[in-house]
Amino acid sequence: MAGLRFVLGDQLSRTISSLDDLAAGDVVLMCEVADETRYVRHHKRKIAFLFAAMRHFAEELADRGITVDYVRLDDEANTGSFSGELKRAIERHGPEIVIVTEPGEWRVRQMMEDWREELEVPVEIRPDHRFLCSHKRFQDWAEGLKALRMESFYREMRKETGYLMEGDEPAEGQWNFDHSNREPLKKTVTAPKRPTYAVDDTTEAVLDLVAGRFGNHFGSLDDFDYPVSRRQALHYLNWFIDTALPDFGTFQDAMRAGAPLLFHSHLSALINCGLIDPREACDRAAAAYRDGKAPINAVEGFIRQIIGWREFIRGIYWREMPDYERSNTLLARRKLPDFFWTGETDLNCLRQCFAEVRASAYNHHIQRLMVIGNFCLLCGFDPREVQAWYLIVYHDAYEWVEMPNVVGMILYADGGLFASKPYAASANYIDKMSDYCGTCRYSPSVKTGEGACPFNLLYWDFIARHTERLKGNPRMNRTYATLDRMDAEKVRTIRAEAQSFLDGLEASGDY
Ligand code: FAD
Ligand code: DLZ
Ligand code: SF4
Repeated sequence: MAGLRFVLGDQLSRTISSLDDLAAGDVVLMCEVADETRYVRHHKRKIAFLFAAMRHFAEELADRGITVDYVRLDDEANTGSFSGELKRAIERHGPEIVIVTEPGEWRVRQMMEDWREELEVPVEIRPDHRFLCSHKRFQDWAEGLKALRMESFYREMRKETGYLMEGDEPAEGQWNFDHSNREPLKKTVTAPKRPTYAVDDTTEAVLDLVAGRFGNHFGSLDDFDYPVSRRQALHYLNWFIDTALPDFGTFQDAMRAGAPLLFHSHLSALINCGLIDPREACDRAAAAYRDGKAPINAVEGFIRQIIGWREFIRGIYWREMPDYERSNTLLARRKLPDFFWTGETDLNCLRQCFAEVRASAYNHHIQRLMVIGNFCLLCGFDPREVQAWYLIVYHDAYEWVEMPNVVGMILYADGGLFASKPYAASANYIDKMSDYCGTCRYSPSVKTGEGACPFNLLYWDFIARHTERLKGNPRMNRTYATLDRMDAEKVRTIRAEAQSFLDGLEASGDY
């Protein structure tokens, strides 16, 4: 035989570079391995989604007459690691070459480099062309810049891709319509009903496997109805473009109890694992704009998330690793409290988000950023613990995307590599953008004493705690001016109450 094409669980695309020039006699290797399921103890639903998607993808390749060697988790001889399974497959097939697409994570890239040393067959590592911006392109862009800002990167990407461009100018004269994307949800607005996808025999077998092997992992498998095949994923993408995209922009930052998705696309897991190509999602959104089916603020907002944020975040990861994961500029050392796993907290905003993520392995961006992330920042949780939590609980989480979002975006642990200031906020923001506060035992308008919202206490405690580091930041001038005007006794009270809240957080570290 000629080539052994090794396809990883987040490379489920017929156009992945490792499958280019597939020739007769080539074998595609895919494997479910224990190491990948337990380097962090992923949410049950994340494992189930990925295994179901992998098995469907393998079936689709086989249906096209491609030879697939698929190793299941419970196959007796399974060694439990990528390296072990690759070596076994080389023994089985005797390939002349192993062809892979570069992985999404640094640790797997190191593994691949080791294969080049250890294996007797040559290993070709190809670039991942699903991303619009190559590593070199990102380095060139970042070279010599004092500050790495997504907005300027995004404009380059717009010009390069031509999305929403009228010649050299942005459509409708503006690069960014974010100011129209901050509407709270009016009571009269209802979120559209999502299509659901029936569990077939392949997925049923995976759900049984995951329930049996990973019963003690976080999260629920109940009512699994997410797309797991290319056909379903495309159907779902089309539904989103036709139905939810038009309101995506306007209500992008809104949150409502019991409505986890609102107008968000819920596409990240499908894009990250390869079932949907980011370009096709953007192409369809751009077409909806051209055809007058979705307004500019929605389409620009959506395309910005994908060709802007998503690409930028990936660029940061590969530019900054391996040291990046240890970043801890604010010297945050507190352990993550148990309620991140149990969901048992009387802070209603957190309780809602934790219940949703347990059930579905999903929270939307503002929940991740301004509720949970903001809380992590204000409390000073250890960035390594926060990284692990985010990597575990979300079905779209891979280190390349989770880490910069956690380290740089929510925790400011990289000292502001790409965020101009910490995303710290008091209860006011959550109250404005959600209906969480209405049924909470705390009040967003109470600043100290009985019923004071912990976000209010923690916010000023955080600001005061980091005066030395943050006061010189021009974007924090108003905040520090307010702190300076505050009565010293009031600040002492706030900080004492914040401390007592922090002291009350139980962190057994059992998980
Ligand atoms: P939509 O709101 O519909 O957005 C459309 C698409 O844009 C998403 O599907 C995603 O592909 C992309 N996108 C949007 N924002 C970002 C961003 N900041 N970084 C990268 N891509 C983005 N996203 C992940 O895919 N995996 C993660 O592990 C992940 N961890 C995050 C951790 C934190 C602390 C924060 C603040 C954000 C994280 N995000 C992550 C980004 C974002 O929250 C999710 O991509 C989004 O919530 C997924 O839901 P959606 O598909 O409905 O997104
Ligand atoms: C996340 C994950 C899990 C849970 N299991 C597997 C697996 O068994 N086999 C596989 O090929 N990929 C899996 N993945 C995705 C990998 O962790 C991912 O490909 C690497 O982290 C590189 O991004
Ligand atoms: Fe969250 Fe505070 Fe609002 Fe309660 S009052 S939901 S704790 S922001």
